[in-house]
Amino acid sequence: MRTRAAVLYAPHTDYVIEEIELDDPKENEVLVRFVASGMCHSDEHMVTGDMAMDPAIVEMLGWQQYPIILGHEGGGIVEKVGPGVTELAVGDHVVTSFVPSCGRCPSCAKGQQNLCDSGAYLLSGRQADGTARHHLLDGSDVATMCCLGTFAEHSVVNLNSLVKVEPDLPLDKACLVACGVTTGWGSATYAADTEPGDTIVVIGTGGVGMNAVQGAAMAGARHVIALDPVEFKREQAQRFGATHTAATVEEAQALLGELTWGRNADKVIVTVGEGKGADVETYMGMVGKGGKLVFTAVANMNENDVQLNLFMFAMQQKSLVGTIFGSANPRYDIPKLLSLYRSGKLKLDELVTRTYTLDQINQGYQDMRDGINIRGVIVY
Ligand code: CXF
Ligand code: ZN
Repeated sequence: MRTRAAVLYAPHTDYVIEEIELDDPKENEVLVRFVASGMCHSDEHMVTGDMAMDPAIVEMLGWQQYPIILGHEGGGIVEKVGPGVTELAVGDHVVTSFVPSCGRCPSCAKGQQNLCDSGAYLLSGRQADGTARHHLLDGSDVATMCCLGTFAEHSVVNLNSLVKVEPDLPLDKACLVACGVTTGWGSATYAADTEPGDTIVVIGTGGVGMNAVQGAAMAGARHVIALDPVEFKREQAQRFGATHTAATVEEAQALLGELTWGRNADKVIVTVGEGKGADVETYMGMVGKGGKLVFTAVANMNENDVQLNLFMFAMQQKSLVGTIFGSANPRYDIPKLLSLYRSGKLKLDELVTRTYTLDQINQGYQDMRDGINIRGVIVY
């Protein structure tokens, strides 16, 4: 079938809206008509080239990075099922999970679905079986982000990357649990293990960080300090449960000094747009004795050097943990977060600053770069 997609041909270029050819779903796959897609900062890493791999390695692996259909926060309706699919039916409402979960590998079996072995192919640009369903009209293959490609009216998606949701939920809000909401909320609740009474600092309050603020408040933190240079994001953070805001690290340090009598934060969560190794020591300086620095932010793939005072790290018994998908389990946490939304305990509507049509995608990403959106959402 033909559908419309936003295709990124190379780093540092605009998205081009194209007709593409989409194959029928194969085994374990379904055709999804997207109703909405969140515009996550991680897609932007393919635009900046931060996630561009050595082309020789990409070719050796049989992967493809460009041209690519980005987007991994989708909400949609199943239009067709592949042979043998019984788990989903035509008409089912689904949200994507940017991490696939097979349910069978050791990580899934252990309750760490975010570390599913099939995640090894997240950046392959291909379906789980290593082949492509998406083609440009000249017949050449086009890659998809996270095996999804939600910046398109339709996609063919593996069952491992889909979670069925209740049909009365608004998909233009529910789509946000596919990445940003779960990643931020889980960073605070699972990765940071926020406890009642904790002092938490969240660095960077965009679409992920805002949900770390929301998660920390929900978990009973006494102080939630939202650190962001953008005034609009600091204002918004207060709606999501921030007790204090700071525009700079210096301001946050001064606040921490006052609020904790110099003991500093129990946990600091880094949800900036691009993680930098040079900033780790500065972030760790806000963590108190026995505390934890949670690194959620995506960094450039070649970011190997980290500034960290190892003496103080050991002497103050601190921890540094990385997290993907907020250490959450998509098949458990996506329905859970949506039920919290339904009962009014999780804010999703307030995350959506602006909506766009697919044709407005370049404007939407410019708005994200300009810091005027918490989340932009494409509505199809
Ligand atoms: C990203 C992490 C790096 C791979 C693509 C998805 N996570 C969510 O935004
Ligand atoms: Zn994302």
